[in-house]
Amino acid sequence: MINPLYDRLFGANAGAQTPFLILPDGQVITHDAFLRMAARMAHAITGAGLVPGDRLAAQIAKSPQALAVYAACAQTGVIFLPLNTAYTGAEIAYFIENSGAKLVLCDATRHTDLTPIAGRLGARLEVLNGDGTGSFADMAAGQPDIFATVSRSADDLAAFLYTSGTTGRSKGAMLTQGNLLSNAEVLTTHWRFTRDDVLLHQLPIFHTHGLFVATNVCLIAGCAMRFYPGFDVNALIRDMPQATALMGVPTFYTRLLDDPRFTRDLTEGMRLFISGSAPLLAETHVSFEARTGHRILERYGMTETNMNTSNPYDGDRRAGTVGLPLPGVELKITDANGVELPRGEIGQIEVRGPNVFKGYWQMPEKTAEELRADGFFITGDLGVQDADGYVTIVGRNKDLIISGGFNIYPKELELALDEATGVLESAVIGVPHPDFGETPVGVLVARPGMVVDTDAVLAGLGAVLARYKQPRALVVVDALPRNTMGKVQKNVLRERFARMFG
Ligand code: MLC
Ligand code: AMP
Repeated sequence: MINPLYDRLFGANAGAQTPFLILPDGQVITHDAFLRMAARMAHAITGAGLVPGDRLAAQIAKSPQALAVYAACAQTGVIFLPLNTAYTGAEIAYFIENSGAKLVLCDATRHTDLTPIAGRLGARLEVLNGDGTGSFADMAAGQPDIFATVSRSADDLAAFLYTSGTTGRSKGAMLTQGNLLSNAEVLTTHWRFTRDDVLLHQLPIFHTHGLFVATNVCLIAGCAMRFYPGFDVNALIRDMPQATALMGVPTFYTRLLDDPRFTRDLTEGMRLFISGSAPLLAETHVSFEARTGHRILERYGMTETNMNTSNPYDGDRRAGTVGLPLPGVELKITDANGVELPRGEIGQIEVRGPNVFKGYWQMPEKTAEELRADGFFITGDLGVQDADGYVTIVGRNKDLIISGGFNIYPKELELALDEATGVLESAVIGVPHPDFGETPVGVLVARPGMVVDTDAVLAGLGAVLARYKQPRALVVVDALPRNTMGKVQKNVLRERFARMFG
């Protein structure tokens, strides 16, 4: 039986009694124990009637068990669909319906909320809590701890990751086994991960960064992860002397620098700090080196493509750049018509390679808009490549806000704000924020003769939008600035409110 993703990532560690997950309380789960836990879950998944190609959606807290669900999906050929734990019931309903998920795993606290949704959509709902308990855990308990891996090919789908769109509708990015595996192989080599590494893992495991970049690399290297339920600067500082590498979003690094306990001595045993998912300010890079002597290695990727570029391990890690295209990734800078521009000119970033996804689930038109017939994917990022090949991201061609590494699409917020009492129209912009890098602010215009109660509007958003998406501030203006075509000039608003958070 051949299953490239499972065999290389998981099966290769079979029998290894070396640590895989080191938990905050010191408990150690070996590679072998992890695989046995996953195998029991694989029996539970097939026992629930899922067959290869079916979707399993999981909105569950980060835990070793949650990670084992990913392994079990790979082993059974079931498509894994991890979901942000912050999503509201209304948001989750869309993902279950759109993906046609057969089995949905949730935390006990979400069970009541999700029961009618799952019932309406014909999905089976089971509980897997952050402490490893729940009805799904019961289904897996007592099952054999060996499972006959289902055959798959590199072109078979392994995961759906939903990304929001500029129209406000989320799209399921279809990632194949080959997409995930090829990128993980390249990154492991590029960043020199070996079985001696210990990665500090504080990222969520429902996005590319924490799930595929961090976890897959450690699985291929056969090394250990110190595995935390979430970001915790105290734990990072406590455990750093027992680790060799950290992967984080820029907020991790600014928060570490804000802490006087974070010193050069503390980082002595560390060999690598990697940043991505959002722009790392050059000043953060410089301050980090001044404090620790380490140069943060910045890389650039996205849900649809995994990682595209990386600064070098040995060579020059240039602050403010995202480095060079990774081996196997072709990158070009193009004009609005898709014609390649000369080096040094700013344009849209397009990428092609084995890492690039297969398309958006059941959205052929959306796929065709972004994925060219020749295989180049139009990233929506604007960048420039210098004479040495280093890429600098200078902006985005898509209306997107990235807050602490989470993507927020203004359109989704604007649609919700326009529904609020007294609101005639709205525009949502990203403004600089000292902790999250960028944060959304809603600019509202009141209906004639009406007054907008911004507190009530914010409270109303709480029921429909995940907390991290909610605007940090709402301001009411007389009118939105528009150009001669009638288009809202968001750049004017961004300029006007740029210093709202310091
Ligand atoms: C939490 N909150 C956020 C937020 N995270 N608000 C805006 N943006 C965020 N990113 C909310 C909380 O709900 C809380 O609400 C308040 O802000 C303060 O929370 P906190 O305690 O400070 O948050 P914390 O748990 O410490 O989380 C911050 C964080 C986290 C930065 C550590 O957001 C995080 O782990 N981000 C990583 C996201 C990620 O993995 N992105 C990768 C995408 S993959 P209240 O109600 O208390 O005010 C990708 C591809 C690639 O992009 O290239 O990698
Ligand atoms: P996501 O859709 O969550 O995968 O987010 C992908 C987007 O994050 C990219 O299209 C970029 O806009 C942004 N991004 C990722 N890494 C970086 C980086 N190192 N610098 C700037 N932007 C980044």
